[in-house]
Amino acid sequence: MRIREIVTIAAAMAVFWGMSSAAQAGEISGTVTARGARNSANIVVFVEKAQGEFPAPEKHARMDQKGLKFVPHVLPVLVGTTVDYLNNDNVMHNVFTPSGTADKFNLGTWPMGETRPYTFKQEGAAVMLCNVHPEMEAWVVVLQNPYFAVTDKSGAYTIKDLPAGSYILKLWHEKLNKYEPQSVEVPAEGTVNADFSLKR
Ligand SMILES: [Cu+2]
Repeated sequence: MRIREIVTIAAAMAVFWGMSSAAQAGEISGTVTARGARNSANIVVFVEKAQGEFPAPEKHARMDQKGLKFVPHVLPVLVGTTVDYLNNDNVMHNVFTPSGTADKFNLGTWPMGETRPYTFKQEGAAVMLCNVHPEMEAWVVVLQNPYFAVTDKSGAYTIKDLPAGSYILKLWHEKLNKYEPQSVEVPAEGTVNADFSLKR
């Protein structure tokens, strides 16, 4: 083998090694402690401005109208995602939003068993309301990348399948907004911890 061939093979191997290591993924998990809310649930933990292209998912997300509530109460989605609104109740429900990032849509009013979709084209949080039941309220949080999670009642969350690298982690909550964003180094394998405290 000539020197040039060896160099070429070595370079190809370096590229391959680089690609395979980039394909490895770790995860971030932790707990958000919320002060000033009933519990620490429904906090979106998300990566700010991840690099790369994130095509809109083919799979639709879903927000039900069930028991005179929107379920889930907080639904984070990647920008471009279509959300299907399914009425599970034996009454008419409406879905509308005054939020500009969601075109201030009003999908109309429909009966049990029917679904109407809306595709979220802009980043930002949009409040979901029903003009039949003023107490119904929920949020769709539209994000730039698919690296996000929602906390459970204890405040616990896990963001899975992150390519190794540095990220800024942020929070979204419907009422509370004081916290310190965190920079996190995600390993090629395993979990890194990031805990937050959040208040009004
Ligand atoms: Cu309703």
